[in-house]
Amino acid sequence: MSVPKTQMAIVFDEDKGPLNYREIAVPTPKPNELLINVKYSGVCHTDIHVHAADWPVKNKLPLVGGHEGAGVVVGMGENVVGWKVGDLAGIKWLNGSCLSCEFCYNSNESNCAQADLSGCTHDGSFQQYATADAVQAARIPKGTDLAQVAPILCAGITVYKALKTAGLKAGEWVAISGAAGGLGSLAIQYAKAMGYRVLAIDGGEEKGEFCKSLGAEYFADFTKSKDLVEEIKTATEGGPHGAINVSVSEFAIRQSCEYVRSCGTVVLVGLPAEAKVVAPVFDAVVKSISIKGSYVGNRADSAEAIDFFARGLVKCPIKIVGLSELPKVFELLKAGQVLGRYVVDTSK
Ligand code: 8ID
Ligand code: ZN
Repeated sequence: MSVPKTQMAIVFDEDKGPLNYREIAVPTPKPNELLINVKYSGVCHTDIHVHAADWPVKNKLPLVGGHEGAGVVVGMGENVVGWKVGDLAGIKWLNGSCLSCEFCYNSNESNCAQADLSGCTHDGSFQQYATADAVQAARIPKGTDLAQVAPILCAGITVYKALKTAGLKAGEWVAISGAAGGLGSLAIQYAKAMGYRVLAIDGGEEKGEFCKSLGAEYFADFTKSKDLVEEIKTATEGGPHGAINVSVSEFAIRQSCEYVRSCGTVVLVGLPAEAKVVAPVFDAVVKSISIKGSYVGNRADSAEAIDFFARGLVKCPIKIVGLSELPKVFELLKAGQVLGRYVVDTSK
């Protein structure tokens, strides 16, 4: 396969700086890396946080963002085994980890202190050719629609893992807060496929209709509800057994600690800048609630999440635009105007 020397990418030179669509060199894979011709990349709210430098993580600069890349292997370093040119591969947030610390040993690679992050500490998927550690790159089944699968590589894996973290039984209620967004729209579907009853929370009629069309049994509108906590407790006859927070709202997280059912689990996924979890200690003790963080997923979670997609149990509600239009997508995400996920086509 012939690989060009240069390619188009969206690059920013400094945190919060302009997102420039420009020609850059095609990277050379290290001995452990694949070179992937990225065809499509999802645009995650994390890309907004990275660009805004919202978190205590230092970005590589200049940086090519993006971490939901789906493409074709076109080359690899000399130590790579088990991959061949032509295989379909996915670029995930967790690009690589040390593989020798306590966390990597126990399959918690995302918690590795040396974790290398696509679109943050490692140039990501908003370019036509990207490198990815061959150990962590996702295996995508032959024949898969690469635009459709792209959002699974972060949003899908993350919400699937978060649902596992909630430890629910089939037939129990799960609240998804931020349900109409990229992660939320997939969380509704994974939850249904895993046998749970879904209460979706987001704002506005259009988002409500959208959540119901994806399988939510009840929609609670945070922009209209007079008492959201009471509404949710009533709709679920005592509160949901689990709450998955994928909104970018500190207040929504606080409410989830209040409406969750006794002995239930609040899962933290969304990462609003500088947010704190505030829960009444009396309730947390007497209701015996658990509050857990959940961060992307390991290789097994990734393979399982892709398998749900490949079996047709989960569909990605996507809109496709050219890579050059990425700045517009950033604006829509910041304004909360995205239903589901935008995916960029790197050829345009
Ligand atoms: O591994 C992780 N923990 C992980 C992985 C991937 C993404 C965490 N994230 C984080 C992102 O960094 C971001 O903070 O999850 C968050 C959501 O990402 P997203 O789904 O890509 O964002 P989105 O598409 O903008 O959706 C957010 C939704 O939240 C709703 C919005 O209307 C939107 O639909 N929302 C907001 I903002 N405030 C809300 C509220 N108070 C709310 N929904 C309910 N109640
Ligand atoms: Zn993401």
